[in-house]
Amino acid sequence: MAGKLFKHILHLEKLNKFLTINKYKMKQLKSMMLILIASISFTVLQAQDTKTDTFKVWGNCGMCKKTIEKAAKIDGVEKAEWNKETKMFTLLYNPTVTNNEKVQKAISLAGYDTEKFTGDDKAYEKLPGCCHYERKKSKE
Ligand SMILES: [Cu+2]
Repeated sequence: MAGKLFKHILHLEKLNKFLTINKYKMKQLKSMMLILIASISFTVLQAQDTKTDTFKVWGNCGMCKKTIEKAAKIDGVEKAEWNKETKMFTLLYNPTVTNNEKVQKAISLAGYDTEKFTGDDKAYEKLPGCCHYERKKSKE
């Protein structure tokens, strides 16, 4: 009788251990799921917060590309990419922080003509020789 009871207790203990491990695993799984859900919603929110625009920026070489892209990286700009072949500038930004106009202004201050602004003349003069691109005509 005592032996049977002992066996029973032993069995219960095993069961308890098994359940505890499972509980632990479930907890782990739950927190992993939470992290997954959190990162997905973060990405979705971020995507909603990002706006894409394209506009033309006058320029001609790889050096221009570096200068233009560096100048464009103001607060709120997530991606700034200029294509020297097409002269098109692709901008990814957070519209709650900055806007298209501010970025174009920043580029123009570095000496480059953009769709909305004429590049700063002094900055243009200071550009390396290879970067003296043909300026935007006043009526374009
Ligand atoms: Cu250049």
